[in-house]
Amino acid sequence: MNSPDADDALAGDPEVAAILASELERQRSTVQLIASENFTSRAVLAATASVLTNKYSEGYPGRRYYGGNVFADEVESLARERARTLFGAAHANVQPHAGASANLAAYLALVEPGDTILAMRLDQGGHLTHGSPVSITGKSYRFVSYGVTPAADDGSGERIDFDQLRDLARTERPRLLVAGTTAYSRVIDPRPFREIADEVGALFMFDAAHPAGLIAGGAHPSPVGIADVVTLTTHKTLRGPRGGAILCGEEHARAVDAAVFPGLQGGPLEHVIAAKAVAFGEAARPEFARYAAQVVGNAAALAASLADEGFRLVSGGTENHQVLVDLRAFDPELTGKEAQEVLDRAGITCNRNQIPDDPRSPFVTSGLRLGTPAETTAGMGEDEMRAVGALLARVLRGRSDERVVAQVRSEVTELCARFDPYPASERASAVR
Ligand code: DSN
Repeated sequence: MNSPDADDALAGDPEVAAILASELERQRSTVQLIASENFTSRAVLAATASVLTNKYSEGYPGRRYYGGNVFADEVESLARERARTLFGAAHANVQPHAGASANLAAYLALVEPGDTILAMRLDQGGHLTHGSPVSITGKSYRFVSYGVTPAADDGSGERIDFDQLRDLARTERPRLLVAGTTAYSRVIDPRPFREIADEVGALFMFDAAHPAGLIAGGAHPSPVGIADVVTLTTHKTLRGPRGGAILCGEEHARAVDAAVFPGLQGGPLEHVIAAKAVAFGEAARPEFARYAAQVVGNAAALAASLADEGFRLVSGGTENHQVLVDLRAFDPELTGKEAQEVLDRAGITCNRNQIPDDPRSPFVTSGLRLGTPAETTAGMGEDEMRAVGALLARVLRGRSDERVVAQVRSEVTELCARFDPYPASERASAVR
């Protein structure tokens, strides 16, 4: 079921229907702690499953290449307007298919191939599209990387190293400075980046893929109006459909639009853009601000519970939606890979992650990344997050004993039954 309400429509394809039913059940009956995932509303699911998937709409509202785009124009204009209003931006492009496409489009708009870009290294908490050698970004531009400060016993380390960043900016003279992370649990203040960019004459891009919902909900500072370009994903903390968007001032609007189409993409996904419009509308409501604050509160509760259980937390804790756990203090033999696999069997879904200066490979790792956006949507609060921290520690400690794994799985099932993101009673009455 591409939405929890689509059972009937898929009756003619029982194979796919069965797989989708299983996935719905997996999401409902296990704890979702992947920091980049969420549970969308039924309205977002319904728009994603709409007939706009049938439409070709290359171009932009009022400037399409094919006929029949009156409603695609309406929905994309609405999505753009809602994104502008939500974030207070002069211009919004809502066509990027993903955060990676949004980042690539921003580079295409702002710099030339071969130019120097200063961004955070992947193994320090950055992203593949911040210049990893295996990414087209690393092959097309000359990336120079900054990282985080060394770990400190009092938890004051493992923060963005602005001294290193400033020194690199002065010596390397980048055309573009990039802020943004995928595995970093602290607030990212855009102002020091702006100051450094101005000092060396660089442009400044803020990749808000992870904190977009926290920014929209007022829980984190907004880079809009400070950065030249802000890229984001719509499916993480923002709780919309899988996709990306770009915000910028009028001075970069034409270059950004041209970079997305025809620079990188063909036909936009207007059904997803309709769902983005729904999500931007939802994020503008007062309850979304409460949600964003609760995501952060829940992460703090989860972090405190894990610290009590003997885990070392990278940077000593969290100020956002995620907790980066260094497993070595808990058990030097336990890798992120093994921990992820055991937790999967116990019904706790998360991802292994490298920690700064990780001695293990990205495939094995010494860390776990945990996040609270999804289960906060499902209604869990700080008590449940503390309980999840205790369950996680219990199963990792007793991982060689299948009875412990089975007992934790059973307690996870009971917990999830009380916090169902898509209750069957609501599914039955939903009107699509
Ligand atoms: N895969 C995303 C994440 O989990 O953070 C980043 O691309």
